[in-house]
Amino acid sequence: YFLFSDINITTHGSDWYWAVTAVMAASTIAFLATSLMVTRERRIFHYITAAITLTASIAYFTMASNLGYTPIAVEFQRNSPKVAGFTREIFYVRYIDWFVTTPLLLLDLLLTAGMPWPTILYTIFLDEVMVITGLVGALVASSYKWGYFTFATLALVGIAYNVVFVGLKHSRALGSTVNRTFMVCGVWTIFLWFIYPIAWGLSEGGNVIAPDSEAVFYGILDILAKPIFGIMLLVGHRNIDPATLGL
Ligand code: RET
Repeated sequence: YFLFSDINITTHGSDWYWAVTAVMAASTIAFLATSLMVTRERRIFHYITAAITLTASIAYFTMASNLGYTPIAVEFQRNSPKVAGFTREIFYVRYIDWFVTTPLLLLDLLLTAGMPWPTILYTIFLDEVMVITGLVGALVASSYKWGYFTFATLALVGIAYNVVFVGLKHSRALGSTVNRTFMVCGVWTIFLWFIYPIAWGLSEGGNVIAPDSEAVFYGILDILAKPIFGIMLLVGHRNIDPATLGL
């Protein structure tokens, strides 16, 4: 198994990516199967959540197959003498996944808070800025990448403000059942989302950890932020009357 070992994930990395692919695919089936057990008005949350894990299944299938990356120049290779001319694989397919799935995660969350459409759309705009600047930063070889990291982090602060302060204000007005679900899923989301820039700084940013470690770091985050988040949200919705949310 010689997979261009100067930059690529190893077979361990690939096996782990296949395992995450399986988790995402199984979650998709479970979210769709359980949609048949709830009332029509509640199904939209199952569909949104299943779309998130379906998209992730395809992204993880791509990375497990050692595709969806491009080599980007790094200053020096890990564990090697500081010689110029090395590259690191940068999985741009992650960002294509995030561009589709993070707006859907925000939609799941902010619909649950009963947030008005203009505020939901504006939060999604900030999310698009975050993912795109993160992608550009990952593809830039020079230290300008940290400029893009800063733009993405500022966008994330804007998202967090809208979720934590604006979202909480709206969910409070809808009573304790809605508020409890929104609180649990909102705190979970904001906590996890702020760990992504750390993973980025150690991987695409600073080239500090190996691509196999990057696989584990982002993989665990993605399982917690997609299927586990989805379970928490859908369990919460079993006690929420969709009419309260205007659905
Ligand atoms: C980037 C670039 C560096 C700065 C910041 C980032 C934030 C990424 C986030 C990603 C969330 C992804 C999720 C995926 C679902 O599974 C783009 C890494 C702030 C918050 C929730």
